[in-house]
Amino acid sequence: MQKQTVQLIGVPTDIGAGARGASMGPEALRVAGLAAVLESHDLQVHDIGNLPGPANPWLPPDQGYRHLKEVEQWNQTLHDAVHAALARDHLPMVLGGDHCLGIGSISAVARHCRETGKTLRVLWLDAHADFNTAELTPSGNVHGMPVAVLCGHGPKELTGIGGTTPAISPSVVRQIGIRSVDEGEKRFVHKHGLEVFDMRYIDEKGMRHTMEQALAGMDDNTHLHVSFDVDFLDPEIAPGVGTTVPGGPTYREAQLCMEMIADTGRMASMDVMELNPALDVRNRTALVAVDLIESLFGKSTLMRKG
Ligand code: HAR
Ligand code: MN
Ligand code: MN
Ligand code: MN
Repeated sequence: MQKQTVQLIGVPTDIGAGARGASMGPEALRVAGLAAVLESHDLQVHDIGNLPGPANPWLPPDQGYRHLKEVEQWNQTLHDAVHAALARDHLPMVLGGDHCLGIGSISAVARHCRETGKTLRVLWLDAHADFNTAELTPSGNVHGMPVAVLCGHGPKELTGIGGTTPAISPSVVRQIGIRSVDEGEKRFVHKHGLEVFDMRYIDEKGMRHTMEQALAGMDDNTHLHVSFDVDFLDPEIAPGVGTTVPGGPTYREAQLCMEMIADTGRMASMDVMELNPALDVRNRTALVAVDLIESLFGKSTLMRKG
């Protein structure tokens, strides 16, 4: 059998964030040994390097958005790269960069699914729902908006990037680890029926039951996309992000989450977003992220069956 190729796509920008520094995320993940870890699991790694894009002008919001033009440009370029990787049967792994890049990444995955007749499932691992709009956002930072944009709520420059608006239906999304949602955003999430497994749910039911629910209903035709915002993790183990929120999954809970995703064998694309080396401590958060990615690709302590 031919080895699966993982294509690393670096996207060195913090264009949608409220703190500078996520632009250094791709390099920190490489320095933490990402490629070697993947190769140790019998994967072929094709690192295409970093995509090009505009500098961060660091301006205040204009009609509800910060840097809309630059956000569009980065996401259009990323969309094209992810779509091309999938066309080559590679597994694109987007190394962010801030989470506004979920727009380009997932719109390309959704397009690929439409073209190949696959059913899409998106797991959104995050402290935040990222379901804001220009009217609802407290900050204008587009990294708080990608899920809404993908569901068709946002400026046409962004909602149309994948060729079809909306790119996805809220029904394909499962959000896990959520613990920071703005007031208006909360109502909007409820209105659109997003399936959210928040931290209270995880506290009460446990990570195992949570993941069973989030992964239920997939079959051989499912394309599973994992959008891993590193602030999903508790800040105790992952301080190197721009928007820490206390009370996230522990190291063990996060490992189980990743292992259960690996067990499905259906993950076909993923994002690693929001890692901010400027706020990290000796690359510790990057190392934790790489360790969890290893679990996503089947690292486990023992041989297991069924
Ligand atoms: N909800 C806040 C806002 O929209 C903070 C969003 C922070 N988002 C991320 N990505 N870090 O999840 O401004
Ligand atoms: Mn996010
Ligand atoms: Mn987040
Ligand atoms: Mn355009």
